[in-house]
Amino acid sequence: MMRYHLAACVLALSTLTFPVHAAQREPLKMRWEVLRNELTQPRSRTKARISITALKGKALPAQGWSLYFNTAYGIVTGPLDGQLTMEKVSGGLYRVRPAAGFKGLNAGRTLHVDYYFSGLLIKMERAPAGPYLVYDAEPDVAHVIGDYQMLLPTRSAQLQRPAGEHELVTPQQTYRNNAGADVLPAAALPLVFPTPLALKPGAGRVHLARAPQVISGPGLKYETALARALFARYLPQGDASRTPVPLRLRIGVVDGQRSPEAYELSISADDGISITGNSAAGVARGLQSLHDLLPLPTPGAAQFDLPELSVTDAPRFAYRGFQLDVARNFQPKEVVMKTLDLMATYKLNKLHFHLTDDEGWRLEIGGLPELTSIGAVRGHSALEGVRLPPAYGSGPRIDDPHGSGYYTRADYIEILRYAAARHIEVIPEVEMPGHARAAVKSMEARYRRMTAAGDKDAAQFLLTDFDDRSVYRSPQQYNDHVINAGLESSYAFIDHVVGQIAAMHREAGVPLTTMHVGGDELPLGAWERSPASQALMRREQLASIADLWDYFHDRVDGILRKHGMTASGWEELGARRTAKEDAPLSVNPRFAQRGFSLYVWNNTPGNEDFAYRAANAGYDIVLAPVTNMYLDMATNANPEEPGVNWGGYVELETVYNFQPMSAQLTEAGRKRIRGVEATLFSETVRTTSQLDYLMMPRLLAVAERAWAPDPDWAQAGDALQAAALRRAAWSGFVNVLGQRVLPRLDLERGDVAYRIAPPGMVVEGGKVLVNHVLPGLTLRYTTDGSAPTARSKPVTGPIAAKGTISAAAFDRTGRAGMVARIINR
Ligand code: TNX
Repeated sequence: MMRYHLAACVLALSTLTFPVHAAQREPLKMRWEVLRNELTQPRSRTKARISITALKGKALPAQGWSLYFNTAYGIVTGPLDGQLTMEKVSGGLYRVRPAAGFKGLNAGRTLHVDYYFSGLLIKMERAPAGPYLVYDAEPDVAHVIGDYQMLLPTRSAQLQRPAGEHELVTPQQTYRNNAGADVLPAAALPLVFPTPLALKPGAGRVHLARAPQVISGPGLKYETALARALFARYLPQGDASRTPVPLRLRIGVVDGQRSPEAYELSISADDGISITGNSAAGVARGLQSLHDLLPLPTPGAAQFDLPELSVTDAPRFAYRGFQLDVARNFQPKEVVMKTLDLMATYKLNKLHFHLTDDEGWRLEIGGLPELTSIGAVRGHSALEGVRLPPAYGSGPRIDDPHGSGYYTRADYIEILRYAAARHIEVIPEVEMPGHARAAVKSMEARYRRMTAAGDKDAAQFLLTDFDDRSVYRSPQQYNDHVINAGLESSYAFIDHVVGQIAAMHREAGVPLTTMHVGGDELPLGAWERSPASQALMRREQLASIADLWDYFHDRVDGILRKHGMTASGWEELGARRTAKEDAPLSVNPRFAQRGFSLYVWNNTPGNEDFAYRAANAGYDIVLAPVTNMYLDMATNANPEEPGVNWGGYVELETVYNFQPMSAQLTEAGRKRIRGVEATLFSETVRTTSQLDYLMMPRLLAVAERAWAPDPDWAQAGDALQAAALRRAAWSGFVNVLGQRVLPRLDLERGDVAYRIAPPGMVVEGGKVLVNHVLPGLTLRYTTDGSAPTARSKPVTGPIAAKGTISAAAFDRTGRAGMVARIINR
């Protein structure tokens, strides 16, 4: 299992360790490192090295073996030095094989396998993952290489980067960035997070000597329970002889606010606490604001004061989403529920559930068992079509909990109900026509099984035209992952799946009104040389593949409508297909005004304003721009920071700075912006703590942007004034996170392994100054080069000690963040 050592230092030699988990004696141990980044012209490249050591009694023979591993993309295949060959197996699965002339490797000896990547290797996502060895003589037996470490680059040859690009972030730079916020005293912190529409502080305080008495109107069963649970946690003791303060919950009318999530919260010494919501959802959001006002939990607390105040609040955007990808790496039901808990706490309301992709189909579908018996299982197999190949380091074993796994109907219904209780809508996504390899391969297996049994309906749900000679390659390096638009059986499949999912939602009591049908990244060339597609094009008089694309989405839309839904999809759904790679997107007029919701991720150069052009043309828009809202992007270019970087780097501040609206929007266009969504594709997310790390605390900046009103700093005309307003707002945000929001999360749950950034450090006047992006976290340091622990000295001011000063921040559970080091001479 891959585990990043998050406490690694930028400057120290660090390793990423894979604990041994193989049952049988392992043949090899393996190390990996970058040898050098080469800034050659016209194209740069990286030389990397796999070192394998044959373990005792396990000499590696001259012939008859393959060393398999996953790597994201960019490996140069072909002959290697030392009579070896690098081969691509499928997608991101590669293998090294001995060529003629390889002499074998004696036990105890080490073999270096040097190979190239096109482009520079910046992020460790491109290091081999999930390695295993297979002998030709036993092609179905995989030998896991559990003793595997990737060495983080530390030498300058390994870290070559073009000037101004992918620069390493130093402790000094971090210090300067952190200084962009003021450290606020507790009394100056924002009271409610995310920033509410209006908050009027009162003069007095309300004393609670016991939990309040919850008095609820009808339709608030969940909210009543939530209110009680809240106080049971924060006020476990109390004086039963005192009259409880009333906490009135009701559905009513919030003056001037139309959002069903709008609420009024009032705390007064005379009338107690009351929350009125425009709906139950509003009451639930109001309770989260009340939650913010409680002091941090103390065991056995018997009393506290609440400030008098009144809040009138409503979200800026009706759509405040988070996309969770459970296809690339699966997450168990409990993790989905934990995610829903976090979303509810911070007033997010849409879970975009990425359930299917090339590397996995994660939902049981009645009548199509192959989708999960094949499409939800990854592992090594000598035979094609038995299961999906290992991906993203899931390794050869079919019991890898992130490679294999799916939600049963009952699981899914449970998730839907859990979300609905928290007023979160689940929008399931079924990827089509691209990103569909799991479905495509499952339906091929079904076809073969039924054909062998002589079933005349074998092709009923087939997605593949076996005579397709199209030449294409997806970003994930597949050329066999596309649903064929020319086959009637493709539409039968989609109809069946949509019907089944709709039925589960009905059973859960939350009818589906929209489904996300993917649509992203259909590679150029797909469908082109498929006889089935060509026949359909002749029949329907479609002139081009672009027209076939429209035809496909027209049919899909028809299916969704039949099931009472409208279509949601990535922006490609509303973009005209062109025959040129990377051509700027142009709005497809065909589906405008049809109720399509476009999730716009592509704001890469040339497409910065596509979302606004599409909105002006009449598409509904969810803004999910890769440069600000993709939480699978690494925080920065330092090698120890997990994540990918194809869309740049996304700091907490990058999310915070996102300004969703544009002057380019017409009045009608503005109304089409439904809201914003953060996306977490899970290629690099193998464990729950890796998920937490990428998601949090950046999700809190998403929540702020999605709920809070358009900030004053974004509107100020004067640059100086805007900067001052921005500094005040950012200071409030980072201080409330560091002093209230994250400590509360630690003390309440303690199971969210959010990213604790390394401190910033500088030497000034012979002393070391230390700061942190989130004021309020405890900073500790050592002077002997060791990593600080929860028992190390706290930083209380400038540090006079000389030598190597190592500092780290700690959360309330005593967990350390990344270490920063500086030398004080
Ligand atoms: C692009 S952006 C994708 C996903 C990948 C992601 C990785 C989009 C809609 N598609 O398939 O997982 O990049 O960041």
